Amino acid sequence: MIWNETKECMSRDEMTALQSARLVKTVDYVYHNVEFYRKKMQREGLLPGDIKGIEDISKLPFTTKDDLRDTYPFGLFAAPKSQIVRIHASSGTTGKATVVGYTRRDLDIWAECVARCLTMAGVTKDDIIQVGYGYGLFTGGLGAHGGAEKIGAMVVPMSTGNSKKLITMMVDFGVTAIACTPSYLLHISELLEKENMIKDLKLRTAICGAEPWTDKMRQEIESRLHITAHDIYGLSEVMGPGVACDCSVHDGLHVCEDHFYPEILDTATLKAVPAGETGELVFTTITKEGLPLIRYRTKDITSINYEKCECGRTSARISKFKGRVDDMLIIRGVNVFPSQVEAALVDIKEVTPHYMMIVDRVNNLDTLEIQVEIDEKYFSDEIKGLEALTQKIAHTINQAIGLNAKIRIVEPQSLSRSEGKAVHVIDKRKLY
Ligand code: DLL
Repeated sequence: MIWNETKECMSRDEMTALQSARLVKTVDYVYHNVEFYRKKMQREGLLPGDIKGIEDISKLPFTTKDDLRDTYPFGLFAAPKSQIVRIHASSGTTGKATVVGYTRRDLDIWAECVARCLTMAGVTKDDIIQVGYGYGLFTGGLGAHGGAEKIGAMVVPMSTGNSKKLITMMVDFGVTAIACTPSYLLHISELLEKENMIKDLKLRTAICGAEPWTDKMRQEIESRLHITAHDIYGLSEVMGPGVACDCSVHDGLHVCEDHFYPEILDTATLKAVPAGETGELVFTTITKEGLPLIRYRTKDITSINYEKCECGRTSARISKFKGRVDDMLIIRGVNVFPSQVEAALVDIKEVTPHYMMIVDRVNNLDTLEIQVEIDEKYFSDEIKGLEALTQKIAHTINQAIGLNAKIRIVEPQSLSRSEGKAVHVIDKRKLY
């Protein structure tokens, strides 16, 4: 069954006409309701009337995560606060979080988009779906939840953190679908194997995302659990999970392009690349009320395909992600920027801002070690209070990035210096 055949199977001309009409409306809306966009457009000598359709999109200015940070918390909201019914947030590049707001209609559209994605994974109202994404400020839990309820499936809102309980309920309730990060699902599958519980499962399908994963990892999940696994993509700024998802053909992720207009741009020139070529994914939201975004630079690298899919859907497909333009890491599902670590270390007088983050995956769980150089002034062969200092750094880092890291204090000048751009990360996982 196709959840919303009218929108997912439109002809390209019909889709372009719909996108054009929605873009024109959105540009008018942001011009009149968001000072940031009005000023930016005025600076470019642009009036809303200059945007007559999708063909004019390249005239519009870009939006970045920094713009959201600079207008923290609600500066880019277009709807009055009285119409915002939900807030979510994700990591900013330093300090402050990126805050996103939804009107009632935004939440309805979000649920609709997630419902389409779950339908691509074969979920129906007869399924029992366990949501193992975090609930709270992260968009994963409540986002997947809303879409599953829209379909009418029975939702088990597990969130993260209690794997034993999750597998017990999975068997006891006869769970048939699960939504969680792919690395967590692999971890769960190991637990199930250890407990000899695979044979008791009713699980059929998984909807995994929030972090990059390879086709090889998908195949491993599928064969260990005897299910099909689907890749769901999204980002909080644009909406949350449900911006795109792959169907049973697994040949790219179908974009909900009647709500999010995708562009693929050359990372150096920021000009559109031809279909099929790799570049940065940029989205313009064309139906959002709370936080509409014009040409939002996702920093995710992919390519786009407009050909009709074997599944029958005509919506554009983006390929599995090939990396990021910036240095954002996703560790245990949490977005982390090295600049957040640096900003936290600056406040600790005993250490220098020379550090190295070593990310690995052990037993399908991400690990993070941070090596920090101690300041010369505090260095002696026998550093007094080393344990207390290690704990202090661990606590400060945890407050800054929301993750526990193993801290290793190293001698002054022992971390390699680079002549060009400093290298602060060694990522041993092979995610792209
Ligand atoms: O991760 C939303 C989400 C929740 C998506 C649950 C899917 C499932 P953020 O925390 O804002 O939002 O992180 C967004 O995560 O720009 C990508 O770099 C990465 N990402 C998300 N999904 C995928 C995926 C949620 N399927 C950032 N493959 C994005 C690769 C992904 N990367």
